[in-house]
Amino acid sequence: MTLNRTLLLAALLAAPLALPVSAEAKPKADRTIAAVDTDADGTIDLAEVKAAAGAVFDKLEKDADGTLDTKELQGRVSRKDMKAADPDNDGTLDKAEYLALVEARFKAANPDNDGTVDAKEIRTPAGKALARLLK
Ligand SMILES: [Ca+2]
Ligand SMILES: [Ca+2]
Ligand SMILES: [Ca+2]
Repeated sequence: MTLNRTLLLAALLAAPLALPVSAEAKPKADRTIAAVDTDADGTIDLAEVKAAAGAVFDKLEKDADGTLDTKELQGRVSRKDMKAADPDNDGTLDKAEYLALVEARFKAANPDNDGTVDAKEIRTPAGKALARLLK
């Protein structure tokens, strides 16, 4: 008993005090959901995803010309995807094009079509492709 209590105390002391226990050792994909899930229902809907993607667009858009070129996108969008996402073919994505790409990836990541991407869906290849545009 005493030994158990000592071990428990040692474990408590070793745990990072600032973090709630549930935040420990979460898979990366869940952190994406946590970062985007503003209403904290455990899933991300299109409005949450678009808000996060809009913020990412503004963050990446360093030269403030209203568009993201492949350099500013930093590998988030492959050359092939860029072609599809860039209907005006100017080699850059403006915000509308970026959000349209995000919406397409959201749909691809939500095969059960329930309006949200959950923790399981975000771990699929399509979910990861979506997550790349949100951070
Ligand atoms: Ca949500
Ligand atoms: Ca364009
Ligand atoms: Ca879903």
